[in-house]
Amino acid sequence: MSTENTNSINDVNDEYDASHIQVLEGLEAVRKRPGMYIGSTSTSGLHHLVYEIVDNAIDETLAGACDEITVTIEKEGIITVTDNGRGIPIDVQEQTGTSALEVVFTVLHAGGKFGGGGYKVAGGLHGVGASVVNALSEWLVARVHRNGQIYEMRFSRGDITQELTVVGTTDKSGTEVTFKPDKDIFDDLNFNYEILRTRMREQAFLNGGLRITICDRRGGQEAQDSMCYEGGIIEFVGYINRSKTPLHDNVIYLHDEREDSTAQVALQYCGDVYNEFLLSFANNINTGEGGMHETGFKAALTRVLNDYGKKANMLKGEDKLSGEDCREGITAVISVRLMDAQFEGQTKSKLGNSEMRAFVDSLLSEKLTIYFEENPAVARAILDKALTASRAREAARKARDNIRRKNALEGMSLPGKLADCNETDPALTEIYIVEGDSAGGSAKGGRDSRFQAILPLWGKMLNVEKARADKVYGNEKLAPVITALGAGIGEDFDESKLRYHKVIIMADADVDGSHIRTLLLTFFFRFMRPLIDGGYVYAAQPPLFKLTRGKKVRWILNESELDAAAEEMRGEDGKGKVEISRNKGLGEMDAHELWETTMNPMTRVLKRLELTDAIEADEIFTVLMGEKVEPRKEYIEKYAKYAVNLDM
Ligand code: 1YM
Repeated sequence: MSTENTNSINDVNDEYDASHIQVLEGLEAVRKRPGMYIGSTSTSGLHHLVYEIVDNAIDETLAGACDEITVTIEKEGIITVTDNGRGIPIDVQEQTGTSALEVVFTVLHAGGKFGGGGYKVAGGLHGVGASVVNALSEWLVARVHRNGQIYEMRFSRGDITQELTVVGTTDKSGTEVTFKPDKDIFDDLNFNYEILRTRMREQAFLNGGLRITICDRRGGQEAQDSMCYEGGIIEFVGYINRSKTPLHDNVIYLHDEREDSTAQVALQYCGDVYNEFLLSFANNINTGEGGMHETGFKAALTRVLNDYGKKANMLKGEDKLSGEDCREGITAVISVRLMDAQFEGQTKSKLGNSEMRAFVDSLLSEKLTIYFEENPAVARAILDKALTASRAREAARKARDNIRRKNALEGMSLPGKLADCNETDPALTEIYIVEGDSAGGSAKGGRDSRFQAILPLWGKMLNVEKARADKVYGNEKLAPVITALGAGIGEDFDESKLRYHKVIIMADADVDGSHIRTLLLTFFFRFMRPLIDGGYVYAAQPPLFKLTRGKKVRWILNESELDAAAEEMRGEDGKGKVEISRNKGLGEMDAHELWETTMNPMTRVLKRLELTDAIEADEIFTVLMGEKVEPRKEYIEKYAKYAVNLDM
């Protein structure tokens, strides 16, 4: 920001103007390009606003000054967040002539650092702070309880509408922020209680002892949950494993502190699970792309298990357990806190600080080794599991080699039922994976064969929850998917060999369709993770309703468009009789209709499936297909009322 062009009368004013302009330009920039600061202006961006304010309250928890936070959803998209911390400082600072409170809400990137807290972290989209929320709110009120007084300041779209004012007295301390997101910026202001509750629960787990209460005050959907986990991430692991069968009763917990950083790890193995579930966090931010702390964890875990195996004579001679063997069936939460966290990667969710690798590595090397020595029964059970995994992986490798050899002999033979397309450049092609032969037939008839391939699925459904790679290779339903996509699976998966850059799951909009979507997504999640991370997976959205008036037919995508469309169809001469029927399945539509509604790139709606969809699918799958009955019953009871509308 240059100050050269400001034509003020004196120097003092000049400075004031300059900083003032900078403030305006800062928040103006946020309003101009909100996506840069909160990711998007759809649901995820809207909820991000709440996280930003809550993050500040949690920083206060990290400073040891706050143990209660409440989040309230009020009518019309209004949110209130309160904490019982020290209250944002309100005294006017000499140099700037403003209060910290004002700076926090009006200056871009002002966070705890400003107050010398030092625990605030730079994390791309994260921690950009209260000023961004303020800029994107129709109005915002900040109230601070401090020094026996209640102070209040009001804003509108980032501008101050009421200067700092004392509005009462108090015997408490803390901060209360109420805001209404700007409807000119956000697509809608419909906060989702589940999304917020999940996030708040995660934060309650990560900050053991902190009580977070979430409350929905909207008419007709009132709800409240209060979450406090004294056991922190130990309870987090127990929660994730609640519908699984643990291999050992107690969650293993390891932690250590250094000058400016702490590391905690909680882990537990499950006998009936063949995948790994690793969650890692740096300064309470989910590091979905992993990073140095995860690298250190994996390396040390593999080493400690191999060392123990050798010492206990469970591993002979040259035998060695791979990292994957050692992590089969594990649920682990890694949480580190550090100064100046560096976030890298595509979504800025990969921890780059290399000192964290050594830190977590030595935490496990020392303390897990001691734990194993003190708990030999647990150590042996875990080692047994890893050895079984190792043998199974060997079997899978042989199965894979067989397939490779077969392919080499016969040439890459594509599955018989695949109707391939003519174009060979993967960037231009798409494959529809379709459940059912009749729908497959319509899709083949309706497609544009220049760039659209169709693979109908048939055969017995495999519960991927209970299978290792060798079973998956042999499965008659999934093997054609693997061959058609051409990129291999598991460790072998090679994105550059992918034959189509759009992989579209096309299934009916009913419970069965939802099941096949869930199955495929879980399969991709477990065995072709880069397919999801690369954004190649989509769900086709077949229309839910069919409107008929005489010979005229119109297909409607969802309930929200139904009334208007029926009205319009009726309205042409005012009294036409329009018949509305639920679309029973893809098979109901002929080839032409399927093309027009679901496959034509000019008219169709595709939903890109993301990691969150996959994690949710995975969880639903664990609950619905896993061993335990109680969580399944709970789930079904909870969602039974939505069952009519199970269209993802
Ligand atoms: C509902 C949102 O923002 N709480 C909150 C924020 C701060 C403090 C306390 C705080 C920090 C410090 C000292 C410090 C913040 N203060 C600042 C700044 N809740 C919510 N509670 N005293 C109080 O960091 O040293 C930024 S956040 F910069 F003003 F100090």
